[in-house]
Amino acid sequence: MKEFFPNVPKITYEGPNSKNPFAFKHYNPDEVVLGKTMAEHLRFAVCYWHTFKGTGSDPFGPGVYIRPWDAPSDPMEAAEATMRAAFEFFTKLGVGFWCFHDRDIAPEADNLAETNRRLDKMVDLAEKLQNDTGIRLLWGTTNAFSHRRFMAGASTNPDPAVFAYAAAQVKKAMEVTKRLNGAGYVFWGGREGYETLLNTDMKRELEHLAIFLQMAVDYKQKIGFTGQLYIEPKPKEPTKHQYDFDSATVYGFLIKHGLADHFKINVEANHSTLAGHTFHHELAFCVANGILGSVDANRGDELLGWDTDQFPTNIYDTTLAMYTILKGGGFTTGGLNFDAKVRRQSIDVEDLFHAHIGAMDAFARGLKIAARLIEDKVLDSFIADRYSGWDSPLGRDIEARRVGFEELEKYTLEHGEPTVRSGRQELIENVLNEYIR
Ligand code: XLS
Ligand code: CA
Ligand code: CA
Repeated sequence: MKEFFPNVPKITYEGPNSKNPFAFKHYNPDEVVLGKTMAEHLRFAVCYWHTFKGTGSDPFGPGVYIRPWDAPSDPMEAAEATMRAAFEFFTKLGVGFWCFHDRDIAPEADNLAETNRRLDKMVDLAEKLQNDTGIRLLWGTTNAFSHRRFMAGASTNPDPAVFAYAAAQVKKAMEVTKRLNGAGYVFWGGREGYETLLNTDMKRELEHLAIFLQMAVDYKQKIGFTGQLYIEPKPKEPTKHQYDFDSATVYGFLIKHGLADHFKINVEANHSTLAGHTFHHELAFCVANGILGSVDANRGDELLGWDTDQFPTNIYDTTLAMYTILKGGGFTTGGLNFDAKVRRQSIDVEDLFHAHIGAMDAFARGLKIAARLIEDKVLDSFIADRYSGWDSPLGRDIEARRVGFEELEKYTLEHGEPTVRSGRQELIENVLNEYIR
C-alpha cells in the first residue's frame, strides 16, 4: 500500500523536554486527568475538508499545494487516494475521530443519482478503513453552500426547488453518517442569510429554515439515527448576515420553533470572535443553557476580521475553553474538531502534522491547567464568595420567589444602602496567570 507520509513516524508522547518536532510534549492520551484519560476528555477530530482538500487558495490566488493524493486524473481514483491518505494521517497522528462533508469525500457528478452512487462507493471505503483502524466519525455534514445552485442559500433559498435539493442532500448525508456510526451531524448555514435586505423576505426565509430543521429531525427519527444534531453558529461570511448569528440567536430560534430538544450547538472559536464575542463567552453561554454539544477549535487572527481558520496556539484561550467545557460536564457525543487550515505558505505535507501536534498540545496544556484550577477551586471560591449574599435569607427569598416588589421595598427602607464590594478582577487575573505555565 502506498504511503503518503513516508517521512512521518507514528506520533507519540515524549514529554515537555522532548525536542522532537514529531512528538507530543503535553498530549499523553492515556494520562488520567480528573478521572478520565486525556483522549477521553479531548476527543480530537481531524477535518477532511481543510486538511486533505485544502489547496491554499485565497481570494487573490489559486491553490498552491501539490498533494500526492491529488495525482490521479480520474476524480474517483483521486478520492480514493485522498481517503487512504487521510486514514494514514489519522492513524499516525493518533486522533480518535474525523469529520467530513458529503462533497469532501466524493466528487459531485452531473446528477444527484450518480452523485449518490459515488458517495456510497466512498462510504464503503470509509467504513472499511474505520473498521481497520478504529478511527470513529465525530460528525458528518452536508456541503450545501459551494455549488452555484446554492448561491442564494439552501433551505432559505427563494426557490423551493433548491430547498428540495438541499433536503435530498441532507437526507443522503444523514443516512451515510448513520451508516458510519457518526456520533453527530452538523448543520452550518453557509449561505442561510442574505447579501441585501432589498431582495429578501426575512420572515419567510426564517420560517423555511425552521421547516427544514423540523424535517431533518423527523427523518432522523424515521431512520433511527441516534447521533446528536448540532447547529454551528456564524454571524457572516460568505453572507453579509447569517441567520445562525451566535449561540444565543440560535437558541432563541430553536425555542421559538419547538426544536430546542433536538439540537445542541457546535461552537467554533473563530465564529465566536467574528460575532463580537470571545470563544469563552460562547462556551459559557452554551454551558449555562445546557446546549454545548461539540467544538470546532480553530481560531482567528486578532488583526484580521475574517474566518482565518488557524490552528489554536494560545494557552490562555485553550485553558479557559477547557475550564468551561469541564465545568459543563465535558463532552459526551462531541469533541474538539480542528476545522483549521495551514497557511498558504505551509506547502509541505509535514506541515499538516506540525499544525495538529501543536494544536493538540495546546489543548492538552489547557486541560491540565483547567483541571488544577478546578481541583483548587480557584475561580469557584471567588465566585461563591461574590454571590454569597444569595445564600442569605433575603437572597433565598428572592430566588424562591417568596417575595415581590412590596417586600423588597420594605427590606430596603429598613436596611438602607447596600454595602458595595470589589469585583477583584485584577487579583483573579493574577491568580489565573500563576496557573498558566
Ligand atoms: C465554515 C464552517 C464549516 C462548518 C461545516 O466557516 O466552519 O466548515 O464547520 O460545514
Ligand atoms: Ca466550523
Ligand atoms: Ca470557520
